[in-house]
Amino acid sequence: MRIDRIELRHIKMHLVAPFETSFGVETDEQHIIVRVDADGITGWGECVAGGEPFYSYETTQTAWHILRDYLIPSVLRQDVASVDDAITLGSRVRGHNMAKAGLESALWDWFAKSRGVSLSKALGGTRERIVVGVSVGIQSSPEALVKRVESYLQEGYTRIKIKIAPGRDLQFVAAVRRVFPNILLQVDANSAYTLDDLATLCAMDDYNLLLIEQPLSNDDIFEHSKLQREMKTAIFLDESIHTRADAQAALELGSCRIINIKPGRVGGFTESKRIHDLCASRGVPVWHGGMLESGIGRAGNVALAALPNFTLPGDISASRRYYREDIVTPEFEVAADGTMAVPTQPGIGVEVLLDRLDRVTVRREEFRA
Ligand code: OSB
Ligand code: MG
Repeated sequence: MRIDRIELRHIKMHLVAPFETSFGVETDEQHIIVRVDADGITGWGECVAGGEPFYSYETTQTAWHILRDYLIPSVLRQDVASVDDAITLGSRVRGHNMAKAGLESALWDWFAKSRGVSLSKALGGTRERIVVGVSVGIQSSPEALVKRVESYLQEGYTRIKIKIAPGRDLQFVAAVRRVFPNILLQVDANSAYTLDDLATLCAMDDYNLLLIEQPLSNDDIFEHSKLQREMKTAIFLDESIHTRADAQAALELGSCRIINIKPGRVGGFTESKRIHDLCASRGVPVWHGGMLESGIGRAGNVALAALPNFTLPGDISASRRYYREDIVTPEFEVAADGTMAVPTQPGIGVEVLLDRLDRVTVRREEFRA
């Protein structure tokens, strides 16, 4: 394929409710939508780098720079026969996985459409529906959290993840557990603790949690191995895993028992599949994370989460859990049994609504061969 045109759009979408984590409060989500046109086919992708460098060092601005000045020029005048070719062409760029994944996901959509198969089929997905969960931000009080959790359970979600931070942890978890003794419950600390907090972290063992996500420093693998030896609850790494090699190190050191895959964090679907396969070969489940994506990125997440070793309900929720209106149709919905349909149409399998995309676009640039 010879790419005729690539378009970047910096988008800003207003969340239906502020999302608070240990690293801050988000009210608007800023991402980059990547559009690739070649041979009359359009591929769509989403770069999940956010407005601020608090979850990752990447931001919408750094990703724009890396895409515009390095990744797009690397593929634009080349004969790109596969997604792997594009990855090789951009591989001189160190890191910047979210920027890479933004372009890579648009190319995956393009190649799946060119073959007339769904993105999920192209990636190796085997499920028609996936079981999904919801990630609940830090609330003003344990009572407010219980109310939020109750309303998500009523919508059909069968697994709840609650965000925690020092001082807003055990009481909140205990309150939810008291009211809902049997739900699948997990917590996400987003790197807010240290080994000095061992007593608090080990007290989590009393609440029958599925797992505790990224308790210690982002990028750390070694200290998590020490913590996992002290805790009964399974540790689950998010911020620390950027590559298949990180996943292998974490598993061999015993730093976690489950791995969170976010295509953006690991540089795209190709690396996600490699981590999926590594974990499958070791009998370790993987779990699909989320970055509050629009329907474009969400479609990719749903497609990937249909692979066989995603055995636990991930952070893939309905469009309306995030946004009043999505930029794709049909929007993503959760059924009463807590499942979501995997699109079967070619590529991402949903249609991008250009008028809505225009309304959320704050900056646009086009690149031609
Ligand atoms: O740590 O998993 C996280 C959102 C933004 C950045 C980091 C995280 C999250 C979430 C939301 O937990 C997951 C979702 O998209 O529903
Ligand atoms: Mg997380």
